[in-house]
Amino acid sequence: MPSTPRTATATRTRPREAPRPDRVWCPCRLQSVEGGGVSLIFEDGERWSCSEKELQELDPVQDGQLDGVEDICTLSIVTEAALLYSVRARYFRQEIYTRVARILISVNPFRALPIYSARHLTDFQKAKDSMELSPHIFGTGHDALRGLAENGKDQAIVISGESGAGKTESAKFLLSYVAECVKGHDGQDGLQGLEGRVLQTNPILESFGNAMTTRNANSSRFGKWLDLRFSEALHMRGGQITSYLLEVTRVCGQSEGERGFHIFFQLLQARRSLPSLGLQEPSHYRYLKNSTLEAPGIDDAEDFAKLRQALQQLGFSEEEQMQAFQILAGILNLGNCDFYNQEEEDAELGLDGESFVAEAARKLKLCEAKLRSGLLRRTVVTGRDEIETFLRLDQARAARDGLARMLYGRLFDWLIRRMNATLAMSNGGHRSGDGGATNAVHSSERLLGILDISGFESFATNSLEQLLINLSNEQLQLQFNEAVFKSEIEDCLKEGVDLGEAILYEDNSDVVALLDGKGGVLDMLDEELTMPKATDSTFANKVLKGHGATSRLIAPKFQGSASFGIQHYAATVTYSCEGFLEKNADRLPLDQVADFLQSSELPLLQELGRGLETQATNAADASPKRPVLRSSARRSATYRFRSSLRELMTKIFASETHYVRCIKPNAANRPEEFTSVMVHEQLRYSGVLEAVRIRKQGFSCRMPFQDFLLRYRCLSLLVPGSLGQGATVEMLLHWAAKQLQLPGEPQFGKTKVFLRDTTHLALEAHRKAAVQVAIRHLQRLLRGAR
Ligand code: AOV
Ligand code: MG
Repeated sequence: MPSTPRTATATRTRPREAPRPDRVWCPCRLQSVEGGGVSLIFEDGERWSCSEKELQELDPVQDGQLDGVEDICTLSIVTEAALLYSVRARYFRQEIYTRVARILISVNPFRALPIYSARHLTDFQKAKDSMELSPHIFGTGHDALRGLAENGKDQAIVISGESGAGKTESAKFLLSYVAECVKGHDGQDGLQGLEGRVLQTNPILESFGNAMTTRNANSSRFGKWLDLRFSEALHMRGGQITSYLLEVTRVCGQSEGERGFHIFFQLLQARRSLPSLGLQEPSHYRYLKNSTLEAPGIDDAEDFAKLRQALQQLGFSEEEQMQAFQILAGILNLGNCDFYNQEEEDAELGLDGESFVAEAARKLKLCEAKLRSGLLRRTVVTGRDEIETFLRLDQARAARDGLARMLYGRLFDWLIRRMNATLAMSNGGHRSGDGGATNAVHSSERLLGILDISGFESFATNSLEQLLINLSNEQLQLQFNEAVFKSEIEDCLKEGVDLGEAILYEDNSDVVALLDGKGGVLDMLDEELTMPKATDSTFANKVLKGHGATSRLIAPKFQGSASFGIQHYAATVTYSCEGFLEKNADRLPLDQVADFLQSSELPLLQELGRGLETQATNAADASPKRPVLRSSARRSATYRFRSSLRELMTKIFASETHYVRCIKPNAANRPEEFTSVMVHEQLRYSGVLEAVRIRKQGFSCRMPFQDFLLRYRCLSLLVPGSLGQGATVEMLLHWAAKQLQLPGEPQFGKTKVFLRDTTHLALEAHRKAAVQVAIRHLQRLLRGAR
């Protein structure tokens, strides 16, 4: 029997009996229904049978679902299948944006689309409400600016998604929209310059903070929060960048098919025009030896030219730029200093090693002898005595790489500090009485923040970095729950509707408490730093013992494997604790490293050495295998991250938030390819489905009286319509509750009726039955007439 276009989509997430494990919620046509079992045919012609329960229905006639809808919340029946189907249908029409209430879903097209032109920009600029236009990233910018102007509330745009999903590109489109909208509002040249300068921070951050990975040729290896300050009249007053978790380990080596940070390749590409740096081929440097040289779509020479221009525009002098490059050259040479000897013996520098130490010292303008001894020796204090010990091979290598990572990390921080100073200074000439160069927020000023941070991560092996990234995602999810939940309530209040029982949502505050709370996992990690005999294993045991009763903590399958699982809101992730203590201790790589760097003749290196705590060596430090926190002044790595995360969350909580969920449609970064299983998983991680579920749990259906009558008047024509729309709706529902045992208690607002999902679904079923009765009736009439 040929099917009607009545239904589509089947197969749940990887069900036992799924026809193919690579499919999820596939569109299909219903062929026949028999005793709860159904026969289907998929788009590619494959046939399948399943139980009726395993289907989620699409209603193509009413909702135009087969074409996909711009806002998922306008669907009469919102299901996971309908969401996935809609996003997919739109993607193939190059409509990469879809709305779910306040959330913008953005699917990476992996090709340039003609939707960011000046005309599109003007369309949004002119629009009163972004809802007048199709969903678009400019619409999110529009909403945020409108929020600033109308509500006078700080605004935050949270962009998340997995690597290569398009977060950074989205952030750039947003920024260019905002910059264009507020351009030259004052007619002041200086201010006009500010928007330009904010845009110019991108090439600098990308050169130093991005690298090619197996997932994305231009992957940001840090998280970023950009705060823009505006006056009441929406004049941009300044900007400030905060970075999170730069992946400094990449400086010293990369996995196969990846590259070090772009800047190294840009410099090497330009080495002939910078002879004073004495640089050679990439293959000459150990730190880049395993790097893939070419990154697809990346033009190192062109990017270097853009970088130089941006640096110049942001006020970095030629001298400063050259010093920064010199430090990078120093890092590369440092990497070439290798040691020899047996594993357990003292490290020694060979002839090659010696010459590279000399070269690195020259580049960094440091004393060669001091650098050599720094890499080979360490002073240990036992009681009152200071003893100089020689480092073993592995320790010497760790010291060398530690120094390289530290230099790079501090150089990156310096760049950001300098850019921030420039962005703060830009308004100096226009604000009265405050002397200009400050990023402090004035009471009349409002902030617009844009967050581009790595989404939820779950790899084959997960370490401390994943734990911290996932903690930040848990925090964002917590905020998201509260904001979505709150807006539900606000809408009801506006309509004068009593929400009745509280809306329930998957509360993840217990995971946040488990990780970040007092006595939680990260507190325990810090505690281990003060314990003389602590190891990664003792830490894992402590966590399992201390929090074993929490359902969110999962014990490892194999005892003693120094790992634990956390049941995150998105999925359960197993963390291997190997290296946790060492990473958290974040030890200074060399003795007296602050003094050492400040002894350089390179002013920039002196600056990078400033503010570093001198290493408080003690007896416990004699075994460099076991990290010990040196002093309370120098906090652990996780402590610093948690503080900055807390600060960020405070800002976001105080803001009106807009969410952009970026989705990567396929693993190969190809256009026109949509792997449903992958997208489905990301939609889950991103909390979009959760948002839909929350909506469904509350009054998911909010229908203006008129629309309600158009759709459900057919249920009973006995209800009089003369009393006005609101009263008719009320009477109709009252009748349905009695005669049709309609569940739930609808609420009546001023212009809309609020229905719970169960009520809405029941109404839909009755409506369908009524329509079918009517059709049969008509058919009989027609047959009679013939
Ligand atoms: P990410 O920021 O989310 O990854 P990107 O923003 O770098 O991802 O996007 C990856 C690549 O996808 C870009 O280099 C573009 O080629 C392409 N792309 C993304 N968005 C668009 C768009 N709207 N139009 C056209 N092409 C796009 V990561 O930083 O790796 O987490 O770590
Ligand atoms: Mg990025």
